[in-house]
This record gives sequence, structure tokens and C-alpha cells, in this order.
Amino acid sequence: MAHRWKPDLTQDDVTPYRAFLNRRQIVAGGVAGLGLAAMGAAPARALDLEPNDWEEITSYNNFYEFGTDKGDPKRHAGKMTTTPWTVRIDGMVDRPGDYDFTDIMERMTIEERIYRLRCVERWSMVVPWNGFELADLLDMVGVRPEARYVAFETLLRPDEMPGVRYNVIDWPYVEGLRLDEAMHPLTIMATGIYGKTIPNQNGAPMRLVVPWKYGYKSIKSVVRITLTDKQPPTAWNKYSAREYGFYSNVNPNVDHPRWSQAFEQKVGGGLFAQRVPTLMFNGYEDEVASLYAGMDLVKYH
Ligand SMILES: Nc1nc2c(c(=O)[nH]1)N[C@H]1C(S)=C(S)[C@@H](COP(=O)(O)O)O[C@H]1N2
Ligand SMILES: [Mo]
Repeated sequence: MAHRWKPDLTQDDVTPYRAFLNRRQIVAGGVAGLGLAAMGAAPARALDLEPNDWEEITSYNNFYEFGTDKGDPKRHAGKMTTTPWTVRIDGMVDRPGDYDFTDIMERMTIEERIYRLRCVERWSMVVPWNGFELADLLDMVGVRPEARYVAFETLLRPDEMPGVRYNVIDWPYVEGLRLDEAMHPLTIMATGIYGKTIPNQNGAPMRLVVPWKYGYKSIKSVVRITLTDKQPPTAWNKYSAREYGFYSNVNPNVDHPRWSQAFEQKVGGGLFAQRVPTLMFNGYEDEVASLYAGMDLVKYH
């Protein structure tokens, strides 16, 4: 890949990485006001990359196909059949078809990516995903030059999904990305957590993860990926366009119409859970801000 993102973080690296950030802070303090500002270097932020534990990640979920309670996905998603699993990849691609999940896995490089996850509801987690870059899958099928967007669709199987009898959203759950967002090296299809197969409640056998966007963009249990030249409809935008835009980049300065997005609370931590400031692009500003250069992030929220 031309611009493969260096997976700088694995579970073993989190502590050394923190030490590195602290060193950067010390260095920054030592030359305050002189070279760094001129070089345009931002002060180092100690990003919280301490992974949540398995229990937290797999029992506090949003997967409305199984119910709207945070515990419903774990309670009910066991019913979902994930083998065999085929993903239809179609639209503006050179090699459209129904791709078997096991064949996809044989061709992809699985990496560990420790990412922050920020739900629009203001809770957050850190998840050690395993997965592959979406760009690699798109390269496998060959994206045609006229494609501009990627549309995604979740499995819809009412007899295995007790939540879909309620018309909370318009099933199937659908999502979409601009092609450059989809090809960005931070964008992955996750197939595991903590080195284990991804549990059904987290979106087995493969789900999108776009760490700089609100969690609802990270669509679970994907069965169809369509390359298109039109901005695709998205589930939460259809529900309320005013509240949920197409872009949905994490942004502490653009409030949800019904609540501030300036702060968040990490799941876990019990009584001591702290409200912490939300970061622009969820802390991935250096990596992704250039995708939105010159865009009005309020209008295109
Ligand atoms: N198909 C589908 N995908 C979905 C959802 C959903 O209800 N259905 N919920 C989204 C929301 S709101 C969030 S915050 C994340 C939660 O992912 P997690 O349960 O793995 O933490 O999944 C997203 N993907
Ligand atoms: Mo969410």
C-alpha cells in the first residue's frame, strides 16, 4: 500500500507510548515558545489509549437489531448465524461478486489496532481491535475511477434479530463513507477483539471501525458494500437529519441539538469515572484533518 498507516500501538506498546508522550511534553516544556511554535508543532496530548476490559467491551453495546438496551446485544446476538457469511461487493468495482468471509480472511492482513471509540451518546471506550484495512479489501475488488462513496449494509434477519420488529430505525441498518474516508489507513474492518474472534454483539464476523467518527458510523455485521457516485443514505440520518449528519466526525465544538458534545465519560472506572474533554476528530486530528480542509464542519456535521 502506498501510504500504509504505521500501527504504532499494540497492547504491549501502550505503556512505552505513554512514556514517549511524556518525554515529548518535557521536551516541549524545555523549549517553550521558541522553536516548536514556529515549527507548528502542537503540544503533546496524552491520549487515553488504555484498553477497556473484555467484559466492558462485550457487554455494554449498541446493536439495535437486538434491542435498544445496552445489555440486549449480549443477551440476544448469540442467535445470529455467522457461518457461512457472504459479503456482496458491488456497484462501481471491477470485480463485483459475493465474497465468502473465509476467503476474504485468507487474503487480508490482520493487524491489531487500539482505537478510541466515542459514541454520540457521550460514552467512550478504548478497544484493541484486530482487523484489516478497508482499503485492502477495496483494492482487492478494484474501485472504478467514477466511484466517490462507499455504502454499507448490515444483515437483516428478523427471525434471529428480536429488535427489528420495532421500527426504531428503517432496517436494514445502512451507513456510508466518502471514498477518501473509506481508503484512509485508519479505517478498518474489525474481525477480532483482544486477539479473539469478534463476538456477535460487537458485529461479527466483520464490522466497520472509523475511529474519528461517532460510533454509529461503525456499522456492524456487514453483508453488502457498494461503490457509488452518490452520497448514500445512512440509518441515523434518515431517522433525524438535524441530529445525525452524514459526516458525523467527532467534534467537541458542534453540539448535538439535544446535548453538548464537549465532554465524554469512559465506560468502566465505576465511581471514579471522570468526565473528560472530547477531542477534535476523537484524537485523530493529525491523521484526518486534511480530509476536511476548507469544509464547514458545522454545515457538514
Ligand atoms: N448494524 C448496527 N451497527 C451499529 C449499531 C447498530 O445499532 N446496528 N450501533 C452503532 C453505535 S450507536 C455504536 S456506538 C457502535 C457500538 O459498537 P460496540 O457495541 O462494539 O461498542 O456500533 C454502531 N454500529
Ligand atoms: Mo453510538
